[in-house]
Amino acid sequence: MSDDIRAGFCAIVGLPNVGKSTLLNHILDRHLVAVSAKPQTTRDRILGVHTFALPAGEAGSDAEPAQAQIAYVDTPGLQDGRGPLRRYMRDGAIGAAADADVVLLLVDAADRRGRMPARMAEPDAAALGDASRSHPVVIGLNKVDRVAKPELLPVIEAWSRFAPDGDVVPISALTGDGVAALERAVARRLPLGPALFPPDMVTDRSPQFIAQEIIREQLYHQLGKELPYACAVQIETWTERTASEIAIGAVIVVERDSQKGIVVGKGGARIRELGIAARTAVGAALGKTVHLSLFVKVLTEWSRGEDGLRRVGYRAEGDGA
Ligand SMILES: Nc1nc2c(ncn2[C@@H]2O[C@H](COP(=O)(O)OP(=O)(O)OP(=O)(O)O)[C@@H](O)[C@H]2O)c(=O)[nH]1
Ligand SMILES: [Mg+2]
Repeated sequence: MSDDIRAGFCAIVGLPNVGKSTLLNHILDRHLVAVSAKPQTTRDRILGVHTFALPAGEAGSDAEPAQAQIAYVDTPGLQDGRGPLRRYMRDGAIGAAADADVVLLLVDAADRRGRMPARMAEPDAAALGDASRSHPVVIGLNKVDRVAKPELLPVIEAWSRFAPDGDVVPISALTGDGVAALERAVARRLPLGPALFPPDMVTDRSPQFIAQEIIREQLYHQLGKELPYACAVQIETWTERTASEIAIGAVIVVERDSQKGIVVGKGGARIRELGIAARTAVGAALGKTVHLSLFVKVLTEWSRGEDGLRRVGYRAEGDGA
């Protein structure tokens, strides 16, 4: 008997706000990636590895291994890209899909227009349709906690016709309904081979990156409609005082002086609140006591040029600058 398991990469792709990051956090049972009610929360692709036991006889074959390791890649929601930041996000998502063994196309089943396969023919989403057709695919119909069953049936049928060789799995990333079945559907399509990562590894991202993302998530929660998109977060100092206590200094980068005023708030009230919420969330995510100092810096129009993007940490792969 060989030691081979089902192991490979699965890109989680979809339109903005369908629940890709919520799903990854649920699968890993931790707050690894930023989630918010606003679209375009995720900007970078992020690896999250899940190693788990497959139920005996799942595939109806003795040859099926007892274990699977799915290396998920969370990606930015696909949207038409104008401007360098949008382009960076789009390239990241499409690149992750191209490199994956399996594409997990996540669909918001509660979104009447976005939930039908016809949506994939529109220009902003065409790359999603292409990725789904050129790879083994699993379609996750998410947010079924918000959809009545009879309403769901035609959606399932339409996706089954769209991807006759794929599985269509209704799930709720919020409650966890259907997620185990979804993972098994992905695992079945992965190659047989050795594990790609150590079994206890969850991500290749540093604690600094995770902290930065969770601070940025708070900006989406607490700032108005437009402002989060003008913000980036950078970790400037990171001091591990003890094994369970870290002091973090982070900078919120905005594009204009007027935005700085809004983030700081009257008498510093807004940034204080952001600091408290972010400190709690980062502490919970890292399992440590966190002391957080937040500052705001203006980097004029950083999101409008490649140079500004690089300066706040958004670097395309192979860009050593
Ligand atoms: N009711 C319900 N809401 C969900 C579910 N999954 C995600 N959401 C909500 O949908 C919103 C978007 O979730 P995200 O996980 O940030 O979505 P995303 O696809 O990663 O979004 P981008 O990174 O912007 O592309 C959040 O408000 C989530 O709480 C679900 O299963 N049910
Ligand atoms: Mg996301």
